Amino acid sequence: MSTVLSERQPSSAVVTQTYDVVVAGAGFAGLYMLHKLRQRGLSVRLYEAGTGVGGTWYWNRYPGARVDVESVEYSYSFSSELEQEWSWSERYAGQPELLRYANHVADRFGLRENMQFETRITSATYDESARRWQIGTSRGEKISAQYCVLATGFLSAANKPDFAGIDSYQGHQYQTSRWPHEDVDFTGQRVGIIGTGSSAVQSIPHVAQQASHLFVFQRTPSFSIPLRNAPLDREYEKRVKADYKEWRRRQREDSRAGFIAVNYQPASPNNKSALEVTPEERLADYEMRWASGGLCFYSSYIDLLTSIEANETLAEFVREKIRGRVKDQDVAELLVPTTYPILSKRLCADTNYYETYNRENVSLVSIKDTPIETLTPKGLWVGGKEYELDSIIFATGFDAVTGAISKIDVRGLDGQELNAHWQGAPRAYLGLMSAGFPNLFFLDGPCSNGALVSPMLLSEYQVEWVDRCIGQLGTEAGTAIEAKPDAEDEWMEHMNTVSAGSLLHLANSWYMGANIPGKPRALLAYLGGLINYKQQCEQGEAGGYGKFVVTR
Ligand code: N01
Repeated sequence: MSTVLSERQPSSAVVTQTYDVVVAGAGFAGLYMLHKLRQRGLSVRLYEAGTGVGGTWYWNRYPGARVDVESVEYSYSFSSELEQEWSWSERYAGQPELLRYANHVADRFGLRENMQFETRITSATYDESARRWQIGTSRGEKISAQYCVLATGFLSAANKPDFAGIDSYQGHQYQTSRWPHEDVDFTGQRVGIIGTGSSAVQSIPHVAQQASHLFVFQRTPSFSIPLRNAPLDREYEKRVKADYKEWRRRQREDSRAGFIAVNYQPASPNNKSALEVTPEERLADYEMRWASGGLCFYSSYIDLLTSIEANETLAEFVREKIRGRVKDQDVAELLVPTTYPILSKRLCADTNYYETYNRENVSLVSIKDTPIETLTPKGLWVGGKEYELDSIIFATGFDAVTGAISKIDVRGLDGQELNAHWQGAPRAYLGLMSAGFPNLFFLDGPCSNGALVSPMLLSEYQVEWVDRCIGQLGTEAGTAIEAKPDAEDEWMEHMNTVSAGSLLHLANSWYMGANIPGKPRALLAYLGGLINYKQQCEQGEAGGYGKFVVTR
């Protein structure tokens, strides 16, 4: 599937272009938003910084990149034809296949004619007299749109720490979330990787197979469980496809995080406490989930994220498994997380991650107590020692949830800056709209549960909500909708209420904004669950959008 090349794009234009809706981002949320609005016959333009569609799967091309929600669940549900005609090759699709899927969707629904690539939206200013957004792009274009939808992704703004001496390093530098489009061959190289989150956990086993030596620089170990990827069982695929409607219903209505498959069967969440069952029963549940693979621990006991005692039962189970996978017990102890509850950081799911430390060409370097001092022309200094490296891979994560939005200079009513409105913590009613910023919608943004549920499922729901909203309001000049400040306040209070007592607060994770120096510590996601979230969204729509100010 080809990407649209820059030659096909207009050079920087000077005239103001006018649309009903501008969408930012050609990831799964942006593509579906564009599709829905086109179906309404609106004039829509989608802007994307990359040269092609796919969002996460466009940028994160590092070796081993793969989704950890089952492919049959991590796919669009809005078109049963698409569901039936597309066939995944693996239980968990790899990045190239996910990118092919995104391109297939763009072509199948004829979306490319309304897209412009290699163009980043840099500013959006609300013109109160016209009740329209004046939008600026990295190409110097000026665009006027009645509505603006930011589908910029919650894990898209790369975080590359400003290590001392970073510019002096003369070897090759790579970042997992900005991986080159060409193949990278580490054969015969001494490679260093900084970070041990999901991206590193996936790439380390692959890089280790090529490098002459791989040094892993770890600040905090992750909890990782086996993915158990395999070619997609065709009988399983047939079963799911024969009953896709019901499968999707259960994803939406009978799951905590939007995925339901356990051992190739749909399963309801376990609503028991981990402490009310016998140790034998608990162990059997954990062993069953361990054998199933993937993220099904999220549907295990109901109090794993609210009771430290319950949490410890699972944490200790996984710690023992880690010890069993790593031969050198000194290395194993370094890999065993002890400083935060399991699931309070995003669980990693791996293929041979821990076993990779049994290879002779792999060394784990703990930088917990001795941070990286400086990069040098030849490598980096840590713990009083220089590691000479041909390549360094930064697997250092993202300025998550708010990062991509905060890079756009957004100004709403009275010239108020969105970044100022979000100072301290982001505020958005239902995670969809902020008070003072009419006709501006966020998809998978802060204050919704994008970061905590299957993003595909939430995106589809939010896209449909925004589409209904724009459809009901129409595009008559002067029409505007804005979250009431009271509704936003109530939502923030509700967010606090449902997250009180959550163990998520105990980790320095990207959920909390705590992975970025200087970023205010605040829970960025809604913890009330998908079903509750949807009920709240329906209430928001009720009474002619009673929680909003609608101006005509
Ligand atoms: O990023 P991360 P990621 N010095 O933030 C370390 C999704 N995802 O890209 O923990 C030294 O998890 C940092 O250390 P610490 C998934 O939701 C999904 O790996 O802050 N180290 C950490 O080890 C995931 O949660 C998939 O102490 C520094 C690492 O870098 C999210 O994306 C695959 C440092 C960053 O880990 C993010 O994952 C990949 C510094 N100055 C990603 N700064 C799947 O679908 C940071 N680190 C499977």
